[in-house]
Amino acid sequence: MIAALSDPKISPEMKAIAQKVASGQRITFEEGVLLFEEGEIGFLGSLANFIREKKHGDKTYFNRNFHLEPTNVCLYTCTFCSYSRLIKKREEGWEYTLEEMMDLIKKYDDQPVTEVHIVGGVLPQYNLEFYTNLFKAIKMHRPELHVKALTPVEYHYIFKKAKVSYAEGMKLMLEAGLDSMPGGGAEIFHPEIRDQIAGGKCNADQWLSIHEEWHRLGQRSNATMLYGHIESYAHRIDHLDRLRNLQDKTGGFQTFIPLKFRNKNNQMSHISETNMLDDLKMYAISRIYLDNFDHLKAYWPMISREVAQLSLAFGVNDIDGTIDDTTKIYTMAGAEEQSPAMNTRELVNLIRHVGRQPLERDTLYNIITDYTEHVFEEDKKFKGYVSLPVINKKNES
Ligand code: V47
Ligand code: SF4
Repeated sequence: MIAALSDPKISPEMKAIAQKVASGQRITFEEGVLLFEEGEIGFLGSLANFIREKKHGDKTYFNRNFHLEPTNVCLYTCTFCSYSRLIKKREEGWEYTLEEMMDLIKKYDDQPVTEVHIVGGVLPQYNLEFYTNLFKAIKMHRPELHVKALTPVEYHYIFKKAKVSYAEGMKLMLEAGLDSMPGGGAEIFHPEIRDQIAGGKCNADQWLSIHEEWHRLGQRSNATMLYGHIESYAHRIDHLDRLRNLQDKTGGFQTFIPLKFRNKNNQMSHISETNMLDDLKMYAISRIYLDNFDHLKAYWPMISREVAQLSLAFGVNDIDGTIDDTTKIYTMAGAEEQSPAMNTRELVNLIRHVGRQPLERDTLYNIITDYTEHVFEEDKKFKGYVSLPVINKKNES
């Protein structure tokens, strides 16, 4: 039940949207823009939470992963990027060899991680051969480690250089051991904005086509949007709309991850960052608009642990993982955490403290451990505080 439907303060336009959400109907582009322009935060939260609980109840997922970046030197010059070094200043950056990448991967041999997330700058030596060899080497070394790697930004460049089509290229990646594709490189699809902030790298159609080819192979991927800089609300909805259309066609996206623009150490440092309310609105409207996406993820290092907790009442059902950001890609952009890592106990308690159910998942959302009843040894002395049980809403009424 959505309380707003009987609230006399809610306008007829907003009530019509609430009615659609209540009956599982899709909202239009114009309604999406209206939600950004006029949607009050409590109203948006109630709609998004209704959808979240209908899809997942209190289930809240996290995973255990680590991030690796082969290089921070890049041919492109995206204005929001805090981490890349231009080729002419390449001595300031790093360029790992395949052996060095494998040494980094082997450091996690005794840790219960299930996924390695690999992304980095675009450079000629990181070509088709390099990445197919890297994926094969990872699979030889640790076959069960899920390889979530590279975005259409890298794939478009690599395939063009190797003179293979997107379809052939993605098949080669699959054969080499790629398990899934992360959501990066999407930024803002609309050319009015994309050309200003990410000109030169793959455009919206190319980004979407590469995901489409990957989905055609029966494989899954994620999608992101970099919001809160020079884009308008209509640009945000345009982005969500293109994703919703492709998802109707393939069903291959698992998760949408809104990424809040951070303004440290980049060419857009003069632009103010969005505040917490804008961020919660962004999550809520994403949840409402993307009716065909199963999951909505908050990338906690970018928004702080507290906002990640709040986001769980605004449509979010996944807070990424115990990220070990070895090479500091996000801390360089001004993320909330200087060394973004949380252990399992911290993640579980963060979720539990806002009355949700903590579940460790693998990349494809298979449940690895249900922590609902679990009490960590360290928390036994804080009985009734740190290990608050999940509030069972059904028993309350
Ligand atoms: O595409 C770069 C973003 C993305 C900044 O799929 C910035 O599970 C904010 O895609 N402020 C890469 N964001 C990260 C990414 C991702 C992260 C976590 C999980 C998953 C997943 C994917 O990071 C880039 C860009 O949009 N980014 N600079 C910045 N200054
Ligand atoms: Fe290169 Fe990616 Fe940074 Fe753009 S965002 S400059 S493509 S590393």
